[in-house]
Formats: sequence, structure tokens, C-alpha cells
Amino acid sequence: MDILGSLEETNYADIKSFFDSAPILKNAAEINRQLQEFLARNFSSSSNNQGLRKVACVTSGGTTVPLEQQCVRYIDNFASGHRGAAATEYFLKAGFSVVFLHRRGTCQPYCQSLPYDQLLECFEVDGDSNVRVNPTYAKTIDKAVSANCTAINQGTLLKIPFTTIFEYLQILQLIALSLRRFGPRALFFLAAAVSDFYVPPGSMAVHKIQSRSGPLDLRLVEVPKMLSILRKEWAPLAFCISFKLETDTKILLEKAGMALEKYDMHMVVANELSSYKERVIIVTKNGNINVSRDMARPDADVEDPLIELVVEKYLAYASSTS
Ligand code: 9Z3
Repeated sequence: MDILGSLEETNYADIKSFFDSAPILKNAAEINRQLQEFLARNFSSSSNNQGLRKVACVTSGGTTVPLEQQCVRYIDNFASGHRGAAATEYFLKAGFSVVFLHRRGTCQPYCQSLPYDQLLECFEVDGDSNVRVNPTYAKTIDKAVSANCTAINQGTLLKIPFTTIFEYLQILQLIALSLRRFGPRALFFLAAAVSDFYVPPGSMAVHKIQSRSGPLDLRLVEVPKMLSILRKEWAPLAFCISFKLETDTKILLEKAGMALEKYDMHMVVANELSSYKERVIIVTKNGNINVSRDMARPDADVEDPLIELVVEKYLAYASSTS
């Protein structure tokens, strides 16, 4: 299927060349199998979800840009995956089935309140050399394990990992093409920090770049924005929320507004590096909405009110479009 064929935007050639030159996604068949199984389990005619059919793809963490074909070094970014992991929890709570497309090794749903070194700190050894749950974390572990088990047993959470920008965009395409059939009932919450620049595989060093060659000159090419093709071709009716992160407040809202228009997003969540854990601004065609975490509760996160608002807008959209 030539899914790029009817795209009139100027970045058509860039998108095509990005996908044509990307390293082959080795586990594409397995990912597709998992996706089809997940969707059949959640939305088959006999499943309880028939009438509701709420399905979300949450992207999380940052993409890497390899510098060598046999990669030793890569460019990375700061994203921890907290936002995507927390959002996934709230979407599951709101009755969604969630495809969690996340950077390998970043934050996972239900692990936010566990200690950093989870496996080692959550357990301890008693006097008889038996391993037992560390009482300090017992309540937190109990809550996290139960919530995770519920999602796993109900089959409402599918976790798909990525590392590179190539993997991320190819998998996002597979997911979007699979969710397309849900029309306005599919939701994309694109919180992953996507690299803006990459080294095209054709001009990448094959082996480890040698330091004895002196100062390194790298030519990075712009990663084509996939939001327009997601909206126009991959899943045209889906409810799409993208993110805009800036460090300069003066340009944040302007850039978010531009993304809203240019990529025809339903919402753009504008956040600034210094405060993104505390507050965000939701930019929509009907105006902006400030969302902050509940400062009175130290454990409250901004994703709680954010997802509540997103779900409200999504339901209004889905019922008006169905
Ligand atoms: C974000 O702005 C996310 O909110 C954060 C979340 C990356 C700040 P953490 O994972 O951080 O909780 O540590 N994501 C940026 C999404 C992005 O890259 N957007 C592209 C852009 O701005 C468009 S898709 O150009």
C-alpha cells in the first residue's frame, strides 16, 4: 500500500526517504502479531468493551539517534518517561485499553512511587536467609503490583519498547495503521521526546568512529515531522494530542499554536523544561487551558488533571464524530 502517495505536503519526499533509508524493523511481524492479539482480546464481539471501544496509544521517553551503523555512540535526550507512564495509569483507570510505546529502560506504569533501585530495595533478607518484601515499601508495592496485575490479567495494557528514532517512527506507523479502524475512538497521546535531527544511515559510519581521526564533524538532517501523515493518512479520525517542549517561555505558546494548526492536532500540550512536572498549558482551537498539579498534595502529579481533561474532550469528540 502506498500510504504516502496522496500526501500533498512538502515533506512527502523527506518522509519517504526517512522510511526508505531506515534500518529494517526486525521485529515488525511480532509487533503486528501482538497488536492484533491485543485488539482482538479487547475489542472482539464477545468482549465487554464492545460499546465503549476506548483505545489509546501513549508514547513515552526519548528517541536516540545512532551515530554509527554498528552503534557504540548515540545522541539522546533527557526524557525519563514519567509523563507517559503516569498518563498510561490514568487512561487505564478511565477505561481505556492502552498501547504503551516506550523507550526501553524508562519509567513504567505503576512504578512511580517505588524506590529507584526497585528490585534490590523492595526486598530484604530475614534472619533465616529468606527473601521478603521490605516493610518500608510494603503498602506501595502492594498497590503497584495489584494495579499492574489487573492491567496484565485484563489484557488492557500492551507494552512495546523502542530505542532509536527509526524504531520509534516505524512502530508508531504500525500502531496507527492498526488503530485506524477505531476511527474517532482511537486516541494518540504523543509525550515521547522525538529527536529533531538524525544521521541518515547512508551517511553513517559503519564502524565505531575513531578518535584518532581528529575533531568530529557531523551533519545532522532534520527528522521529518510525522504528525501530519499520522493525521492525514495513518489514522485520520483519531483524536491526537501532541506535546511542545521549549526552554524559552516567550516562544512556547506561539510554537504550540503553530503545531496545532500545521499538523491539525486536537490538542497541543505546551510545557516548559523548568516547570513541566508542575504545570502545562493545553492549547486548543477554542482557547488555552492551564493545568497544574495539586500543590497541597506532595504526591499529586499534573497528569491526573491533564488526563481528566483530555478524556473529557476526547469523549465529546468521539460522540460527535461517531
Ligand atoms: C514533552 O514535552 C513531554 O512532556 C516531556 C516529558 C518529554 C517533557 P518526561 O518523559 O518528560 O516525563 O521526563 N514531549 C515532547 C514531545 C515532542 O518531542 N514533540 C515534538 C516537538 O516538540 C513534536 S511530536 O517538535
